Amino acid sequence: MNKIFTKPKSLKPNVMHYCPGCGHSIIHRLVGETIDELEIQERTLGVPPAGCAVLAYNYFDVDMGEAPHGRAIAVATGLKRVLPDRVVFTYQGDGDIAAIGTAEIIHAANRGEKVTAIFVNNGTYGMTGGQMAPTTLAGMNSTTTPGGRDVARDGAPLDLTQMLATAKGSVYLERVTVASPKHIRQAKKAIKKAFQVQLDGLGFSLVEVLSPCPTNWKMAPVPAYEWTLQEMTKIFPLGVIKDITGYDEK
Ligand SMILES: Cc1ncc(C[n+]2csc(CCOP(=O)(O)OP(=O)(O)O)c2C)c(N)n1
Ligand code: SF4
Repeated sequence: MNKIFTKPKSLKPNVMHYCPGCGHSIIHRLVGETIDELEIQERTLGVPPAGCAVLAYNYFDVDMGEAPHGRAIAVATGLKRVLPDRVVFTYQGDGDIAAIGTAEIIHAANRGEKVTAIFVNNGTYGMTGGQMAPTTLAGMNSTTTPGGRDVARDGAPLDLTQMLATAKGSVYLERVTVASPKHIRQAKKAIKKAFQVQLDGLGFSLVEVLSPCPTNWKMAPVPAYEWTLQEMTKIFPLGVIKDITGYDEK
């Protein structure tokens, strides 16, 4: 029989620890496929977050670092500057990149660091039990907002990727989701393009991926995927947020 679907070479054969229906496993696969297709496995360096993806080094079959909460992009910056021929990416949740790591990410984008960030927005701190993240939607329950996020009290959801668009050194920013097969294909294209931006030495690139966290949303996987598409995209609309690559003009 002709095998037409296999695990990417850049993912180890380990069984992932993510909950059923978690978007992290799909996003890992898309990054793995990208690394395979660009033939950069031997020179890729990944930096995982402090979050549910903290064990990403058990899954990606490339050289992996580790960083304290929020500091992945700072570690990636150092790695890329010391080893400019490497392809360096971070993999960060919203609590990681948009709360404790806000300062690092803004300045890395502004400096135009030639690294790629994969920003997984699931609207919650997944690993530590579902407290409110900067991205938690208005009215959304979390362990720290049991009656729902109240904008007057807790502030509005933070659109980090829009903020990064104002940074002079950001070159390509896109928001995608993995909430349906069609959207997964679009997410793959965006992730591959973000890596290409780095390979072409253009500057900072980031892909934000809207991703379900069925466990902390207290939903079964299918409703969680539907909710991602219906509700999260209202506040975090999908699409290219900044693209000054000039690729389309070629
Ligand atoms: C410096 C530091 N502060 C806080 C923590 C605790 N911590 C670990 S994971 C995590 C939540 C991460 O949530 P998020 O980035 O949204 O990722 P997710 O788990 O949802 O994928 C927190 C607060 C930590 N490990 N290190
Ligand atoms: S807690 Fe949420 S983000 Fe973490 S593995 Fe489970 S579903 Fe995924």
